Amino acid sequence: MLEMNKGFKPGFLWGGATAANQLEGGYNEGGKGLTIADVSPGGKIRMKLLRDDSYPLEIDTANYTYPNHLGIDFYHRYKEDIAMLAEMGFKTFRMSISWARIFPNGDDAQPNEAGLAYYEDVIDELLKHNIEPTITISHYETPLNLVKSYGGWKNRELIGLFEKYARTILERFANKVTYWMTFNEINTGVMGSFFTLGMRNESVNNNFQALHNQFVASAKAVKIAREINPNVQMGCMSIYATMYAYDCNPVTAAETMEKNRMFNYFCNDVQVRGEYPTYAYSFFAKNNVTLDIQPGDLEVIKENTMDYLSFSYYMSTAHSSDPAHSEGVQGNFFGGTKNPFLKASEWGWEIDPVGLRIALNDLYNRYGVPLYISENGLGAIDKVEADGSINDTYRIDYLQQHISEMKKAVEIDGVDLMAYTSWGCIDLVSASTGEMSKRYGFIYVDLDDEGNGTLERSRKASFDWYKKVIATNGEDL
Ligand code: BGP
Repeated sequence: MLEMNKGFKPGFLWGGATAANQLEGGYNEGGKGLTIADVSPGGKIRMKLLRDDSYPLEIDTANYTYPNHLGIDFYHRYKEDIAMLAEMGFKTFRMSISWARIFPNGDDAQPNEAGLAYYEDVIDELLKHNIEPTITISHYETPLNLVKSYGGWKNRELIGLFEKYARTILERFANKVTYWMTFNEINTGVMGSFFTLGMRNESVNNNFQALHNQFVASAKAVKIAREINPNVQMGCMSIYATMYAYDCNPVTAAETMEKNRMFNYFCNDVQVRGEYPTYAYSFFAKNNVTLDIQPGDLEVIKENTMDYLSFSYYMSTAHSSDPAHSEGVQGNFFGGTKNPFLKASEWGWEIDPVGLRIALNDLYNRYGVPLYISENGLGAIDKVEADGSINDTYRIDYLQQHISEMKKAVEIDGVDLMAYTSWGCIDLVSASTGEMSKRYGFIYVDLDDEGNGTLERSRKASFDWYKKVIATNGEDL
């Protein structure tokens, strides 16, 4: 008999997501080398600066601050933090391993044992609390040396170096950790993101070459993981923004389709279906992209596709072909036409819970593999009241609305959803601004943009709310 899903499946992975460079701190401790995140200053001009290739990739404390050097000091406080996540009932914690804690220069002969031991302790601490780690192998943390001496991901040598790094951590942890993701938001590489590719202002050709190299590196990591432990679950990770045609002009719809497939589908197509989609050939022809594809590359991609697809979802975007509607909005990586039906966060990211249900349907219908929402949440400025409480009802509203739509996708539409990890479950440094004041957490960290504060942790109103959501497996929102 055909039966509809009744709520989220048993064992649904509720939790939160983080990245090493945004929360650990200890940027030069335990033998760690520098990564691209360590030379990215804080402040609203961060992204602009990093796009400018005259900005030196050096630490210049006379002129800039670097909030992620301290992060929220998770490096030293992880036990306390994990205990608080356990109190909320977390089933999974998405974290990343910083490549430069394992290979400080990215190309060292031997791994740094102190780095491996640190992650082993964190993983063991999570498991002690029955929290399954989900590990991102590369989250905007390419070792700086690989950018300076090798030119970033356009250089094929990074494939072998990544393979060695991935093998090292997988050999150590793949028997303890089931859930893995290879590259965070890999499709931001389509837009030439420095954080993803370790390259700035390069040609479209080089951006796609770098992505090709990451596809091969990712597939090799999947292969190694399965050889070590056939039970691992390997996922890709893309940023997804539901994309609407602004009007019903077929020309707008066709343009939206083109934009949608290069931004939202391309990387998933390669990593989940295992081959370059045919529409990419015409994109490459139009943009004079000729890839250096070596013998064996396409085979390794084909043979090592992903078990699940994960994506971040913060906002949707609209496209208009009419200059009269060209009023632009700039979201995280996607810009577009202002959508008159939606409100935006203080940073201009258009809030669209229904768009999440559409995203889940779209991706599940296209790929038919389990989906993992690896990031979602509201960046906001929180106010600490005189009595120390933080009443982040706006955050509860945002999450409640998104989880409700997610539930419809599961119950009504039959989407196979395995996990939901809300971004920045404990306040951490923002990726786009490099500041603390854009907060996402259920747990408040007393630290400001200038690095002042006690680093003390406290529970926001959303803490108890999320605890209840998890305890009822998403029934009580
Ligand atoms: C995603 C990144 C995260 C995270 C998040 C929120 O693009 O994967 O690292 O930071 O966005 O962005 P921000 O911190 O800029 O608000």
